[in-house]
Amino acid sequence: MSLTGITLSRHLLDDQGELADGDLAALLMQISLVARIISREVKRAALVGMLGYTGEVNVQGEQVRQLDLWSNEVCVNALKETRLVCTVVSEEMENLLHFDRNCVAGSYVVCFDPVDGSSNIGVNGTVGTIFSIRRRRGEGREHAAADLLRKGSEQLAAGYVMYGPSTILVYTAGRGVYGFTLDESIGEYLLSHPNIAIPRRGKIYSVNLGNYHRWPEQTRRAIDYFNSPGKGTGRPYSLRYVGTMVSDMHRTLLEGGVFMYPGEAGEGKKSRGKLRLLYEAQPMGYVVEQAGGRASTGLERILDIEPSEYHQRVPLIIGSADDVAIVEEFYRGER
Ligand code: AHM
Ligand code: MG
Repeated sequence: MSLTGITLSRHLLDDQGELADGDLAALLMQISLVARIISREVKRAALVGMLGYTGEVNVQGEQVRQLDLWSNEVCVNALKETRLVCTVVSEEMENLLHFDRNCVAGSYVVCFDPVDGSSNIGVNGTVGTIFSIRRRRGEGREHAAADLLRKGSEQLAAGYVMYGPSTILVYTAGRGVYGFTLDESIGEYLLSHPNIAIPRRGKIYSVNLGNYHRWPEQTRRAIDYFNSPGKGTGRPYSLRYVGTMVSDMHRTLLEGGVFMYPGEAGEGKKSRGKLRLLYEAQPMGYVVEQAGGRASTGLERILDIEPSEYHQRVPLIIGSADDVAIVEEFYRGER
């Protein structure tokens, strides 16, 4: 039993605010079920032939793994069966998916990345799931644009699940950030990380340094800053990079520091980085802000961006408030 003895369902029932009407809590419980199913499959993926590629390429132009596709189907079916979700956007689907029967007043729209960190699947590395929930407000099929292409500050709830040595679900519904560890022996998530607060400043930076030569000068200078000694600043920072955003962000949330996936110089494919606004940057931004941190493009708050497309990419600088502020100063030319 966990030290707190508080299950996820108990916690969601006790939480008030947006969770008070019960539907949002039911939706979060269904997401926690999906995460239990994916967690089981991740553990045995090598034994049941799930590690390989399907031969398909997704909307991002990336090779699709069997586990990506399978997990996407689990998510879609589970969300549909809640009868609470009207529309979903997934990293693995080019188009939105509407469940017409569910599109009634008060239903929800959900954006998700079923398997974040797909490149780590084949090497038994940590992967995750990311989700973002909004209220459906618009009418008819056209509602999606009205509901989804909106600022991240309008999310109702968001979070992620990390399939690490233990499976941990972290969520916010706008009243703090809570982490629950799955006790597989009883099939319950138990509160293990109440009221997560990110340190104001950390000692770690997290970025794919192999892209250094592709970054614009202000990004390179910010990284050089974290890399070089500086009295009284804790520098040089340590570098940690898993290559699974969920994993890198979970560490950043608990220990502080900054995670970055910046844009590349020029007008190329990665000029806005790699990570997607709707199902990666916005949910993580919401979680981190609720924990007292900051999420930025370097020039703009992530949660203030009005999306123009469902699979839009965005440069992301996220983590401890002071560390993100330092990078922003480099971007504004103040350092
Ligand atoms: P994915 O959702 O297809 O796995 O892509 C997102 C992942 C993030 O988890 C991670 O931060 C990033 O891609 C790593 O990319 P790179 O290998 O270019 O460093
Ligand atoms: Mg993915």
